[in-house]
Amino acid sequence: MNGRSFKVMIVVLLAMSALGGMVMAKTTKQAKAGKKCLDTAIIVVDLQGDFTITEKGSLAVEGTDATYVKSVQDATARLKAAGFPIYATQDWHPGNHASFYTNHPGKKPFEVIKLEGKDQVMWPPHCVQNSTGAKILLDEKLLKAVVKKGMDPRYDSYSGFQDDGGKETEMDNILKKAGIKKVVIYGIATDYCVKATALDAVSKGYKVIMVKNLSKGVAADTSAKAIDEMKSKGVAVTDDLDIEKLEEI
Ligand code: VGL
Ligand code: ZN
Repeated sequence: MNGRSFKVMIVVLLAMSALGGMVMAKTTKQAKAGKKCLDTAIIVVDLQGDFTITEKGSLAVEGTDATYVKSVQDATARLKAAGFPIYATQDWHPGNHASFYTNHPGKKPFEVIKLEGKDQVMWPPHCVQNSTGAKILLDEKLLKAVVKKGMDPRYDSYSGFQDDGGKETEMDNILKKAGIKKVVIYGIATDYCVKATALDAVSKGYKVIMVKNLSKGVAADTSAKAIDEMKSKGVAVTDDLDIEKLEEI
């Protein structure tokens, strides 16, 4: 081999290894990104017109102003862009639902009664199937699936996983099929549906992160208690969403 062809061979070899390195770097990066997002799902809980001030909802929760709704929409869009699958729960009651005070003559809104042996808050009618107030305030294109709950007129269903009668929704099946191990939960209301969904997720074996500042509660005292209970039962409660850090929690 003469000097010239030796040089050419070296150049070719160097170019090949550089190219190989680039391809490798890319696959490792993709694999990492893929892994980061594939086993972690987002559950946006009950971001529906009837629970918000912006939509003049029948059960508008304190703090659900335009700034809050936009912050949830923006955070969810960023999570979707980062590759996370997004799921939403939707309160979806029939008009004769047992949680509506209007279906119990003489009862007042927010009074607590015993129903099937359990405490039941008498809510103003809300999230009635196909009504404007039941609409989810997120771009549908962001959502991989919507899990409806609270359809049985006899039982309330704060949890996105099951109702108070013990009947399961599609949630666990959907997450299991998608290979999800960890869920990030936020939405409305911290002290009811967010709490119940997060606690059921823990008992079903998921790692759970709850984002406090993307959630609003019906009342300050019950929300503070709900945060404590979630923490004590293994939910990682974080003040703000930090997409980069989700993997470390
Ligand atoms: C909820 C009360 C009644 C909630 C639903 O989304 O937290 N609260 N139904
Ligand atoms: Zn409800």
